[in-house]
Amino acid sequence: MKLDYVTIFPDYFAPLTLSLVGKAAQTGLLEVQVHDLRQWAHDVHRSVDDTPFGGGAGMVMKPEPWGEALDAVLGGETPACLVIPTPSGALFSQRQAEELAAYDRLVFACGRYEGIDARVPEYARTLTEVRELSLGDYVLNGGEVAALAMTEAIVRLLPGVIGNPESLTEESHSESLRHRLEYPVYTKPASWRGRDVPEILLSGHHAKIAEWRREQAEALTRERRPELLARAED
Ligand code: JDE
Repeated sequence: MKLDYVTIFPDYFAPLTLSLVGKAAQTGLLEVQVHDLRQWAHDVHRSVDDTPFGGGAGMVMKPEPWGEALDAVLGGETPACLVIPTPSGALFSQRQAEELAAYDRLVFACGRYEGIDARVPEYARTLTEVRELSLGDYVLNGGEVAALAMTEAIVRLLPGVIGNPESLTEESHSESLRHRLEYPVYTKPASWRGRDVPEILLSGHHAKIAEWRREQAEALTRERRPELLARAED
């Protein structure tokens, strides 16, 4: 998979050289390219922002540098998906991660200030598929951290990135535990600071353990994310 990031803060993407994503890039499973948006800003100050039409606080990213950036980066024949992290996007979810993991090429457009001129995603849709996606109901200073989080969620689903693919199938939000949070997990020692691992997990009764885990997942979900149970039928 080829991953491109367009940003005014290329240094934000240093973590892509670490851990599983970094290893996948080293082994050639991933090709990562980070682009400084300012290379497509041609005035003396290399400005990428301007005041909003209609008034209001803050600045808006100008369309011209983004237009040139997208022409340059999306050029090529591999079908890509352009991802624009934004608090006004649709919610990014495990389902979104699974869908995006199927692409050979993803381009992340990381906005700053109050956002990107609305004509940019409109224009981008004439070039490629575009997904405006939000990590959740909060505002970040820029799309970079959101792009990193989405990248990690997507890349760990690629064959060969995770050592044990079975660990992918049993976690929160995966198909087998769909709409449930993950059950609590324990490791050795069986007793730690006066706290014992639930006896059932030491019993070797696989069916009973599976049942206990389902119950735990259900109780935890009811307590923390009741809205997930409401849509458990679909
Ligand atoms: C992504 N969840 C949150 C922020 C923004 C006021 C201030 C800032 C592309 O347009 C953007 C992008 C971002 C950065 O991303 C996030 C985010 N997932 O905050 C703004 C809008 N209004 C605009």
